[in-house]
Amino acid sequence: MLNNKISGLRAMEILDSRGNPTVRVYVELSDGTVANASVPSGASTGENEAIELRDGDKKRYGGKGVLKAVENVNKKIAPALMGMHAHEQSSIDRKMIELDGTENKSKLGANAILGVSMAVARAAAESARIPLYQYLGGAGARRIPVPAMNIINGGEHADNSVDFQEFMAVPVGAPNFREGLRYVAETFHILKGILKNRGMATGVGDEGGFAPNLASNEDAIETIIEAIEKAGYKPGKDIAIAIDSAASSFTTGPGQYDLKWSGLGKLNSDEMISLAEKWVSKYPIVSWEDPLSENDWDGFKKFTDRLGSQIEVVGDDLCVTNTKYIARGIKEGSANAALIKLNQIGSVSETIEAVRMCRDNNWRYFMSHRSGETSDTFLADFAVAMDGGQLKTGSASRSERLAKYNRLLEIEEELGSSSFYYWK
Ligand code: 2PG
Ligand code: MG
Repeated sequence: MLNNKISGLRAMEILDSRGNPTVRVYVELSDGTVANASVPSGASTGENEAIELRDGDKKRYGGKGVLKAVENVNKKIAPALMGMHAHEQSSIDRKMIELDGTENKSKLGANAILGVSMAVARAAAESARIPLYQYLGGAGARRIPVPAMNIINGGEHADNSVDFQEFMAVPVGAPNFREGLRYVAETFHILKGILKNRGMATGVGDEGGFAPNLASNEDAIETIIEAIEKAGYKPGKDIAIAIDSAASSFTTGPGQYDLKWSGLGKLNSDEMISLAEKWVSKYPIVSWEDPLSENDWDGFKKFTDRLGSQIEVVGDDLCVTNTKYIARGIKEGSANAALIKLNQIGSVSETIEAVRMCRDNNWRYFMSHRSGETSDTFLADFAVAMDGGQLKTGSASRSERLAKYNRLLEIEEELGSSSFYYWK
């Protein structure tokens, strides 16, 4: 038996990229290995996500402290896991889920459970002296994901005049990750020049993309296309576009949406779908996430019926990395891909189950960071391990975003000629 028993487990409160508290967990093993992991945090969260436990004490960080979650790791989870082998990932996760006893991890907190789950995985990999992506994905883990770089931020991630949350540049035609990253990073810099010339703000939003006050959502796409061309690339061939509307953040009622910034005003689901159809025929869009709100299952089905053969339709708030909602989406044909975020479900093994369900049902899966991040690079290894093929982790600015892209550069270099990269 491996000498990797959990001999120490503790958590602390640290700050994320927005300056809000989050949980970091340290694990110590019987062979002396020490590893840690830090938990991310979303802003445009889905209603059905696992619960991030916050203290609610208004005197500390406006109620956002995570000392209760920290205490749950130290006093409740640690004694239960002591002596377990670190490679028993699913038993460890199951034990924490049982200890919590709720459906959404609201008792111990998904932030407490996920922190332990990730730190344990990392410690097991380090103890076995194999890279995390190989520990989680096996010897076949060698596909580097296509980066979807979020170069214009709107919605709840920026205080600007753009309703849709994310406009991403996707280097679908690059020969490898390193070149793909270069294509979109260059586009990001050219985009800055274009905005500057127009006298627009070049400050960035939460995920490192620009957050200008554009005339409309459509203007965001057209400006990105201009940047792609000016950078010397062919829109659609070298670099395509992915959108995350995060439509739950501008829904005003069942099947009702308010695109207040775009001048389009109030639209119903059918009008939103017609708008998307128009854009997909006009622009090189390859992927569209949360085009409608998380409760608009009928709208999602119609959207997928009409556009699913042309583009990837991704459920984020709709599916919340939860096999219960992914199964519904598969059964009803509500989308053809799921966004995968570790902290939406709250443990490594449940996230792997969500990926497995997608794979078994011919759904694509799209790995994702959160808008509140840390410098932890777990996600990069996880994406390679899951053979996901695509990952969004922000723009070419803000170190918490670049840390993940840089880790992928490292993995690609380590794998050398055995690595591969493709969009389809
Ligand atoms: C999303 C995410 C990540 P947040 O909606 O896809 O980009 O945002 O973490 O705020 O939910
Ligand atoms: Mg989203």
